Amino acid sequence: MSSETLANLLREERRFEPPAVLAANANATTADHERAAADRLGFWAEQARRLSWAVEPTETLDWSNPPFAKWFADGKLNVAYNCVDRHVENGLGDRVAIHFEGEPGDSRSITYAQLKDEVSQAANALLELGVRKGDRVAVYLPMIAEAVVAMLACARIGATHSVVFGGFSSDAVASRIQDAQAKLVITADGGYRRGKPSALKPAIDEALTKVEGVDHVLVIRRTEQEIPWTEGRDVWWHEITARQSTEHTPEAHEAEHPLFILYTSGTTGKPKGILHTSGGYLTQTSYTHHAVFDLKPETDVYWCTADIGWVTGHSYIVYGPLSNGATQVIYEGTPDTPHQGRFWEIVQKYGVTILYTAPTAIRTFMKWGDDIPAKFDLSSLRVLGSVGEPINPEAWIWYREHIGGGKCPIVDTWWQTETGAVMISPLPGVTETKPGSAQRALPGIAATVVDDEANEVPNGSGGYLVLTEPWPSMLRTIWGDDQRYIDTYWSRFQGRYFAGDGAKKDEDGDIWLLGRVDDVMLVSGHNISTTEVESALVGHPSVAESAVVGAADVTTGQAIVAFVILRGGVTESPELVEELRAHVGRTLGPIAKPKQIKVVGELPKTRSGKIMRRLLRDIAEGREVGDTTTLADSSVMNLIQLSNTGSRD
Ligand code: 6R9
Repeated sequence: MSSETLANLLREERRFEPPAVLAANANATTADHERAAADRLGFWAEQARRLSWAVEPTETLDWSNPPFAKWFADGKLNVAYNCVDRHVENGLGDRVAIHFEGEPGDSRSITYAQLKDEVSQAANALLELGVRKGDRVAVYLPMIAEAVVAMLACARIGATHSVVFGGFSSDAVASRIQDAQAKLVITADGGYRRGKPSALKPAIDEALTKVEGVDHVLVIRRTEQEIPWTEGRDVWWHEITARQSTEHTPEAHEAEHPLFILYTSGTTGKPKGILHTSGGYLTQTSYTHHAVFDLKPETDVYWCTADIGWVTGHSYIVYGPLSNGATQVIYEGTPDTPHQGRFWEIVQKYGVTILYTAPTAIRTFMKWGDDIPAKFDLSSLRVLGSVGEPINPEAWIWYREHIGGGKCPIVDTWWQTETGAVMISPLPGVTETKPGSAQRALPGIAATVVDDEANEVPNGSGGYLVLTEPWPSMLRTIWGDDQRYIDTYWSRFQGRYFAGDGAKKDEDGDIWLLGRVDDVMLVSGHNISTTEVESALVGHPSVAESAVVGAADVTTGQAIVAFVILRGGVTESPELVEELRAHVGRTLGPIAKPKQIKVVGELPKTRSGKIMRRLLRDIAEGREVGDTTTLADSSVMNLIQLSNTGSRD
């Protein structure tokens, strides 16, 4: 970015008080902010006591060798014991841990006692197959309950899991298996997506023609489709687990023992193996899940719609909720199978009280129409969460009105694969929320916004989001590449973690995320955030979704090019395009008016729903489209290019 920090264009005046009943009984209070501000490490030491330690830690943070942190280093614990066994020992064995809902309509409810048996059997099976503490296990699965069992079985024996998203190609899996040097792969014959079985195992077979060192492939039977089989290497999960004991004594592992590697989905560049360890990670995922979602494990039914191949699935399906003894829903499939009300049918069926989903999903539901959620009883909901991208104010308001019945607080949670757990978010019983803002760092977390020279910007200004103190669930390094860890995160601003995101502080000091700084546009000397222009466009009643990029321009440096998807029933016309340009001008000022607006049917997104602006920039600048390996649906780019040639502006 140039020396000028991000222009601060958007004005949003709406405010929502926390519901009185929620505030009166909330898990997190204003006092938590005060306590943590007075004694940050003491606050985290107290949160670590949420967990059951085999050896209680006496040290909280060792930051003697920055940026390599150690948290609770002399403590020992077993992560799987904390997520499963201790609840059974506390008399909660009959509580449902997981309501699994398959896409074809099959369902299964698994209690904590059953989960303990299944995790123990899986752990024993891994041991029989020669997996030991410190080995890496690659996991390539659909969204089925066994994915959770597999991850916990690894954690239990101290094997480090590397979950690879089930939608990734065999090449992507191969490079990740290779980088982590995984010894065993856990996969399934297939999973159900969009109404039909979709194979998984063949991608592993192909990947293993390219990499060495994998002794066994453990295969879960889900779809019962025909799959290739390699005798001696491949093992059926149901056969090997069935003969194992349901007893397995969990060993205590060091707090800094590697729990998992997760490769960042990467809207840019080569994937990085983000390494997370045990005690600090579990402390912060457990605490944040309790505080941010106000989880009452006795009565709540929690549902996070993320995939376990994404960090949100790790932290807020597996480790956070299960360490807290939550009852949760796991859904295998897509939101429009067999109909566009599937999510709301599931909320109604299980009486979901806390829903955690992504802005991309919310905007899709807006596009499908208000009448769809209106057909279902969503009155059980009491807290709504959002993650993955900035949520634009109109989508926030829609979520609150049409899903939350106008009464549920929304927690817009900012965090990253690298941060391991939520860092910036409203607290549902404390914060007066502002649509579109993640607002304030959580208790115990230190975040701010700085300019190019690393000076904190005053309220009302924009710049770079940085984290100024280490936190328990922080990444420990990039797997096998300490130097890249230092260079990527700790070099831009001395001694501070640079998140790669632009942000602004409003007049109250609340934080608004403005997207990746790589995406920021420089127009006639002004840095303008793509997020703000996108929000303005989605604020127009004809627009369902938009993506904005800066394209090289001889006069202005960069020119704003917007891709928009219209809402159902709206037709494209030159007048509408002109009206949209004028609307942005009115909302943000003339500087932010897009030079071009292209109406498209789809936008390129990663499998976790993030818009790949890099690819749109290629189109806007008339280049051949670059690397599309992390794209959810590769046919989308052809559609956009076609509509591009046919566009009228
Ligand atoms: C959890 C997750 C991280 C990037 C992050 C930022 C964007 C996530 C956000 C958000 C605005 C939010 N992001 N949550 N931006 N508001 N509430 O998404 O991890 O896949 O590693 O992505 O996602 O740009 O830097 P990950």
